[in-house]
Amino acid sequence: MQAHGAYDAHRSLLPPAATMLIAEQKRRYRDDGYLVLPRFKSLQAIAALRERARQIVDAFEPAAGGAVFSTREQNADAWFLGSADSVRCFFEEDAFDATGQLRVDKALSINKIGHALHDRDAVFERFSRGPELAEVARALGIAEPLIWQSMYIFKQPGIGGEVRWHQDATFLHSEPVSVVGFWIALEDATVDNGCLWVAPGGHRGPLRQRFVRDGDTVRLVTLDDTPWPAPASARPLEVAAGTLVCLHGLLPHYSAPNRSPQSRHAYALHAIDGRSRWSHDNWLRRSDVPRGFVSDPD
Ligand SMILES: O=C(O)CCC(=O)C(=O)O
Repeated sequence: MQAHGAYDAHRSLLPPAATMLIAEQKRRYRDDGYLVLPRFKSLQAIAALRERARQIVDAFEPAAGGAVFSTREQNADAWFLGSADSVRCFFEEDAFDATGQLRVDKALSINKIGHALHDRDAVFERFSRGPELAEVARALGIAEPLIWQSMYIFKQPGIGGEVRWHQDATFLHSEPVSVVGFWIALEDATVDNGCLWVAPGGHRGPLRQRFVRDGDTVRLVTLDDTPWPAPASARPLEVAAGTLVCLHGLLPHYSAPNRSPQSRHAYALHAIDGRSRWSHDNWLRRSDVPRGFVSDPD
C-alpha cells in the first residue's frame, strides 16, 4: 500500500464511489462470495465515527462489567448476552497481565464495542444507514434488510486478537441462510495489522457450525465436518480506509492477530433478509424488531 499521508491526501480529492453496483460486481459477489467497494465512506464520516468510539471507551467503567471478548470461544456471560440490545465494550484477551492489571491504557485494550450501536447511538445510527448501504444491500439480493448486529472492532496494536475461520451464518442464522456482513475499514487494513482473509468461492460449501443459545448458555454445534480452507487458498483483503467489504453469510473468513504497532479499526454490520425466518435459538435477542438501512425521517 502507499504511504498513509500521501494516500489519504489524494483519496480525499476523489469522487465518492458509485453505489449502483454494475453487473460485473454482482457476478463477482455471486461467484466469490465477497465484494470490495473502495471509497465507500468518506474520511470525514470515518473521523466522526472514530471520535464517537473514543468517547464510548473513555466513558466505559470496567468495574461495570467489561468481559474479555474471546476470539476463540464467545464467552457467554451476562455482559456478552446483554450486549445484543445495547452498547458494551469488550477487552482484548491479552489486555491483562498475570496480576489482572491492564498492560496498556484502556483506550488501547478494548477489542470491540457491540452489538446494537446502530440502534442505540445517534452517531453510529447515521453511519449505519442511508441510501448507499440500502442500494448495495438491494443489489446483493437482500430485499428486506434487517440489521441485527453492529461491532466496532479495534484490532489493537500488538495485542489485537485473532478472529478464527468462521461463517457469519454460524452466529446469525436464518432459514434459509441470508446474513450478509457489511465490513467497513476505518483505517488501512494490511497483512501486518490483521486484515480480513477470505476463501474465494467458499460460500458454496456447507454451514459448518451453529452458535446456539439455550436460556443463558450458548454452545457451538457442529453441523458439518468439512475442514476450514487450506491456508494456501486464503486471500488477504488489504484495503484502504473507507472501503466496504460485503461478505456472504456462508463465506469462510478470518483475521490474524495484530502484532504490529498500527491499529486496524473497522466497523461491521450484519443484516439478514426479512423474507427468511430468523432462528430464535441464535444468541442475539432483542427487545425490539431490527430495522433496515433506510434512515428514519427526522
Ligand atoms: O474485523 C475482523 O477482524 C473480523 C470481522 C469478522 O469476521 C466479521 O465481522 O464477521
